[in-house]
Amino acid sequence: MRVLVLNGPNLNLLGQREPKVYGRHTLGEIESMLRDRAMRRGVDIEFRQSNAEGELVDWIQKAKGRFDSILLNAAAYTHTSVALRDAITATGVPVIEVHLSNIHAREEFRHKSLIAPVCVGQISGFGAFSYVLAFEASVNLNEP
Ligand code: CA2
Repeated sequence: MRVLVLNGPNLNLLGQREPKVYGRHTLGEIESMLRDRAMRRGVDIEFRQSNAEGELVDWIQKAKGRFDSILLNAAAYTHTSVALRDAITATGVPVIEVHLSNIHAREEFRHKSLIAPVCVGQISGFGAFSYVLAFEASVNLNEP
């Protein structure tokens, strides 16, 4: 089984600022946490981050036939990107939406996710552990 983890804009700054909202873990630490878990389960994992919407679209498109599921923290693009939504629909690879913070408990503009309707499900509000929960959900999708 192969899992692709995609991270959107500004998530490279994790651990440096806004620890009250996003926690103290860096993206590198989240990656290590998932790699350990994936290794124990015999899952291949690839972890990427981009600030560019088009690059995220390219990666989602190219996932078809290469990955069994995608964990996607689209960050701010969650609330704005029709392009990401269309890419998710086009790729046909199951996508699990991930957020560190509980987007529904924050500013109103974060309550709406344009990608939620085309994702398998959404995990939001558990800090770095949201990624672990999303990873477990992706394993369960493939090996129920
Ligand atoms: O809670 C999440 O995971 C978000 O996807 C994070 C996005 C935000 O726009 C979404 O509404 C919810 C923001 C990521 C920016 O991360 C930063 C990390 C450290 C310092 C500044 C920003």
